[in-house]
Amino acid sequence: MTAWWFQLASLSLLTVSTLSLVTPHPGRRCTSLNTRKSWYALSKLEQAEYLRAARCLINHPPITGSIEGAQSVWDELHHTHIWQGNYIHYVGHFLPWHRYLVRTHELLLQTLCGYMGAQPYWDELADYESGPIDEAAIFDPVLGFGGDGDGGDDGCIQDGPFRDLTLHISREGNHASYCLSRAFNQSVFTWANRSNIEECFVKTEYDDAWQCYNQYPHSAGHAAVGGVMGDPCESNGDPIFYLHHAYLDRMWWQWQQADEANRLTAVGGVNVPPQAILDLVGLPGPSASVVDYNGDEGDTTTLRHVLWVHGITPNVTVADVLDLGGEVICATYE
Ligand SMILES: *[C@@H]1O[C@H](CO)[C@@H](O)[C@H](O)[C@H]1NC(C)=O
Ligand SMILES: *[C@@H]1O[C@H](CO)[C@@H](O)[C@H](O)[C@H]1NC(C)=O
Ligand SMILES: *[C@@H]1O[C@H](CO)[C@@H](O)[C@H](O)[C@H]1NC(C)=O
Ligand SMILES: [Cu+2]
Repeated sequence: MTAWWFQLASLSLLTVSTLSLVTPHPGRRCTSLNTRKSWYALSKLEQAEYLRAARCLINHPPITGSIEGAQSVWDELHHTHIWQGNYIHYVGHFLPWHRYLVRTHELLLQTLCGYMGAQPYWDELADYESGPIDEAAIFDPVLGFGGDGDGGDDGCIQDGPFRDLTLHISREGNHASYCLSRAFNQSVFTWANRSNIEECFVKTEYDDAWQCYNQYPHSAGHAAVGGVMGDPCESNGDPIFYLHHAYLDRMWWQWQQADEANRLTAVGGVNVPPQAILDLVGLPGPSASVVDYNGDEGDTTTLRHVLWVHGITPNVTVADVLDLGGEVICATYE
């Protein structure tokens, strides 16, 4: 872990907020927030710059040196989500862990690739309400993430800045080689509808809210894009993943803001996924090596729960990420 922080220290782009991430001070606010906007609120120049930086991460050498088979930082991020796929989903720390992964991705864009902006999000409701998914401008071949797969067995995307992306980490292992696939599905894009979001927003308990957001608002983007995005573990191989999860994170932030006095410390829910749910997606239970060190005393997600991204960024706790404007996440959404 320390190795790459030292490496980074030699880069002039290292920011003060990056350093303070190493030792979070619970309760302290971040002084220079990353203002995360909808992809559609970015200028063409900002969109092009984001896509450049995303490609840079894909081509950037690994930084942890501890993930077998990883050929890039992109593979390292991919590995941490795949490896913990049976642990960070269907649990109370689902929203906090993904909030930290999105932050990690944003930080890497900034520190390794000179990206000066914040992580944008994909406004799926706006796209759902304005037309079919295959007409959404976010999938533009030039100023977007490229379009649908080819409809064949592999379903490789045909255009856009990521058409030559080769993924190396899969559910089967770390020596894979496969393309970025998609299979747009309009019938499941309907899950992104407004009433599904409103239903979650009015939940009063965290344990009900996260499960609600997980079901339709979260599944919509994954299932409607399909291919790599449709796989619960491999989904973050598609660069659109981080805009989808920023969108979900924004919904959770809006829910938190509706009752900040209680919801900036609200967590709960199981901390290991029920095996019956894992069986549905063909996953074994999580390894004892993560479960035994999760920081919780029992089987419920607590503020002390450790969020781990394989040392790409330091371990933090759920308490460290509940306040979006705190030192660790350091963000706000428009
Ligand atoms: C879209 O997804 C639904 C639900 O998974 C599935 O039943 C349907 O066959 C899919 N449609 C297409 C065109 O793939
Ligand atoms: C929203 O999606 C849910 C889940 O598919 C569906 O039951 C509901 O009818 C939809 N609501 C609207 C207003 O389209
Ligand atoms: C980070 O958390 C993981 C998983 O809980 C644990 O295995 C690892 O030892 C922790 N790393 C440090 C530096 O504490
Ligand atoms: Cu995930």
